[in-house]
Amino acid sequence: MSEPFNLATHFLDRHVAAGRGDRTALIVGDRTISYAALARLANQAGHVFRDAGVRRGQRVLLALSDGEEFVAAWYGAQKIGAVTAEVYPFLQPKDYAYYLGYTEAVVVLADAVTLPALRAAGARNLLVTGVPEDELQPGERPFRTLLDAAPDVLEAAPTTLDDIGIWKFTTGSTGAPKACVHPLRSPKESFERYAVGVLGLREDDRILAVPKLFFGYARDLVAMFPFGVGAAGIAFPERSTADLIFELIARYRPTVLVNVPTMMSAMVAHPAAAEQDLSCLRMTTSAGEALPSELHRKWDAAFGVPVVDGIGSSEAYHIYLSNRPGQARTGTLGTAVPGFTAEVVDELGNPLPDGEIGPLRVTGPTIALEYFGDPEKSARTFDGDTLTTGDLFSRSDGFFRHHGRADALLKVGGVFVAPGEIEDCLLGHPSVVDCAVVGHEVDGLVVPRAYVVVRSPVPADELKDHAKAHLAKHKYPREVVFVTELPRTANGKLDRRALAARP
Ligand code: 3SK
Repeated sequence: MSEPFNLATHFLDRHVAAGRGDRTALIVGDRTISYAALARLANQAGHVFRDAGVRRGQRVLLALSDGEEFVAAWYGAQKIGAVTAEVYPFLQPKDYAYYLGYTEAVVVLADAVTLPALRAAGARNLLVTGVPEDELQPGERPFRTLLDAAPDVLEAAPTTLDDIGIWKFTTGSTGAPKACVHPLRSPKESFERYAVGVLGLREDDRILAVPKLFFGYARDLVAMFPFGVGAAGIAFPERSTADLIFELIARYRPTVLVNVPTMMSAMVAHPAAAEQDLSCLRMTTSAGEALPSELHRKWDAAFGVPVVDGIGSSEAYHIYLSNRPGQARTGTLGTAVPGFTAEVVDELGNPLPDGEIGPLRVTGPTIALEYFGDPEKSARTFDGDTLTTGDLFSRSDGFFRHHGRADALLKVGGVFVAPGEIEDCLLGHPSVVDCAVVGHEVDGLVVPRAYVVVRSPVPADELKDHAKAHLAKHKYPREVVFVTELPRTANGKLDRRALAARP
C-alpha cells in the first residue's frame, strides 16, 4: 500500500492545522492572501469541480491568467484527487482544440483572456472567471459565483504518493505537446530535494517568477515550494517584461527571483539597469534553457545577485542538475540535485568518460511514468526511474556542461558543431545582445547561420571574424542575419524550429 498523501493537505492545510493560517501564502496586486484564506478558497473550488462532475483521476484543465483563482483552483482540484493540467493563456483556437481533445478534461477553467479562443475551439463545460454573468453562453458557468456559494470546508480525497496527480506538458518544440504523467510523489520529492536541498528556501522568502504559472518551473516555485516552508509567492496576470519585473521587484522586494536567460538578457541590456536596487534578492534561479556564460558574466557585473543555474524538464518534473547558491561554476549547470544521479552516455547507453559529449541519462525519484498516449516515445525515454534526455552534456569534476539539444546539433563539413558554442562566442562581442545559430542549407550543404540582436550596428564580417578568432575555423557562422528579437516559445525557450523554417 502506498503512503497516503494529498497535495492540498500537505502544502496548504497543514499550516492552518498548525496554527500558522494567518501567514501570507500569496501576494497578488495589493492583496495578501493568508494560508487560511487560500485553503478555504481551494476547498470551495474543490466543491465547484466536484459539482461540475469531476471525479478522482479525471483531468481539470486550467486555461487562465495568473492570480489567486489559478492557485486556489489548482489546489481545489488536487484536494478532490483530480489531475491538474495547465496551458498557456495566450493560445490560438487550434491549439486549445488540441489540448481539449488530448486531455479529455471534464471541466476547463477559463477567464476573459482565454474565453474567446476556447469558445472558437469548441470547448464544452467551461467554468469562467472575470466575465460578467450575462455575457456567458449556454454551457458556461460563473466560477466566482459558484465559489462564493460553495462550502469552505472539504474533506481531502484519500490519495496516495503513487496516484497520478499532475500532467506537465512538454513545450512541443519538436512536435505536438505531450503530457508527462506524474504521480503525487514527484512534487513532494522535488520540493524536498531541490527547493529545500538546493535552494534552501526559508519561511521568510518571497518568490517572484518571470515565467507564468502554466509553466511548471514557475508554478512550483511560486505556488508550491514556498508553501512547503510557510513562505509566500507573488503572482501577477500580465506578461513579463523587463520594465514590469523591475517594477515588481521595487514594489514587493522579493528574496528569490525565478528567471529565464531571455529575461536576464533583457534586464542586463535595459537602459535603466544601473539604477535598479536588487539588494532584496538573495538569489535568482535560471532554467528553461542553458545560460550562456557570457550572459552570466554580464548579469554578475550588472546586478551581483547570485545565479543558481540549473536544468529541469517536464519529464523529470522539475530541476535535476543545478549549481548551488553562491557556488556557481559559470558555464556549467552544476551537479546532480540530491537524490538524482546523472551520467553522460553514448548512443548505446554506455557511460562516457569525463570530457566526452553525449546524451544525459538521469535517474531520480521524480521521473514521469509516461507520455500520455505515446507508448513508443515513452519506451524510448523512460525506464522506471531513469530518463534519457535529449540534451547533450559533458562532465568534468562532477559538474555538467550543456552542449545543446541533440536534435539541434549541426553537421558542418562532416563535423558536428554545437550551436550553443557559436552563440556563446558571439555573445562575447560587445555589440551582441542575443543570438541563435541554426543550420541553413546552401546548395545541399548545411552551414551555420546566426540570427543576431545587436545593441549598436556592427558589420556582419566583424562578427564572423570574432567567431573565427575564438573558435575552431569550421565553426564560424557563414551567414549573419540581424533581427530585432528572436522567436521564443511560451515558456521563454528559444524556438529553433521557427528559425530553422526561415528561408
Ligand atoms: O525547463 C523546463 O522545461 C522545466 C520544466 C519543468 C520544470 C522545470 C523546468 C526548468
